[in-house]
Amino acid sequence: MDAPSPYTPPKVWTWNKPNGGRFANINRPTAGATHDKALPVGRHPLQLYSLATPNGVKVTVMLEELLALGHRGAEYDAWPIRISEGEQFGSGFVAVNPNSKIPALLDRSGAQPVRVFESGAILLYLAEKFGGALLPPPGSPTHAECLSWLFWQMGASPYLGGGFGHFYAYAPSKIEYAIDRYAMETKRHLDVLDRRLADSAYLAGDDYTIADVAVWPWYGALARGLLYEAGEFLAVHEYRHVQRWTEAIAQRPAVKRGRMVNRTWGQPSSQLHERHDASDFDTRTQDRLAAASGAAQRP
Ligand SMILES: N[C@@H](CCC(=O)N[C@@H](CS)C(=O)NCC(=O)O)C(=O)O
Repeated sequence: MDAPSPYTPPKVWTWNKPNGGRFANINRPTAGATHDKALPVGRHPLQLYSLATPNGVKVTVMLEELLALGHRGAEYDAWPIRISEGEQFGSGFVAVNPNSKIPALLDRSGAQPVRVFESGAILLYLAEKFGGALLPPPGSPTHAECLSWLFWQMGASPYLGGGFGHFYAYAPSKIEYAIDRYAMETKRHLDVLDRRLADSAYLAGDDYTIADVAVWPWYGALARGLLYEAGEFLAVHEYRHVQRWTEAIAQRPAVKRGRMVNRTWGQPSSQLHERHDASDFDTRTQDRLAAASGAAQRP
């Protein structure tokens, strides 16, 4: 028998109060800019407007991987967009991403700037722009496998973040039905990945590709217990092939760098709010900036 429902939906939904969940202050049922604000532009052809959430990290890891492969044209300026302060609703950002979500990329290398939004689209755009980097040859079975896992991530992780993460960590009350539903789906995702990674070193095959770049920031972070403090709840240690893949990717120098870019929380040494040059990792993390400003203020 169905449990009695504490809420009966009206005929037409209206937005008449914040819902009380974390991030309720930035949620609204309409699109478009809320205020005028131009975006900053640096000296490199690629301008990234982002934040070091899992969706943002995909792109900074990709750019750092491209630079590590020697693609100097992948030099970029990365600007933080503080989504909890509503910066994604500024007119400049909305012009680059009408969906008002990070990450968004502006490629100014051609005659006209090209905007790219949606992290999966950005990964493909960059892979194609730089000669098929981290992308198997078009037409090959591994190319099809790579795209399949890339699009799997785009479809799956909203259930992990917007479903499981929201109801387990952010909703104003714990709703058993919702947590059960999304915990089940999230564990199913981990099992899908675990079975694939039992047969294959990386998602598309023997080589690391943009599919891994896309999936790792979500499911690797989940497997390390870094998302929603849910490692024990979801028994993530049981997915041993996911664990092996997670740790292998975590060791990549480009991944270590990419995770720091546009990060505005955590250890000061892990936060590089803006990235304009490779040397910024050594000189402009928050601990270094604080030490430098302390030294400047000392008599
Ligand atoms: N499907 C999009 C999702 C992007 C997304 O959800 N970004 C979040 C941060 S991880 C965001 O900007 N949220 C701000 C908001 O919802 O207002 C992508 O992969 O790029």
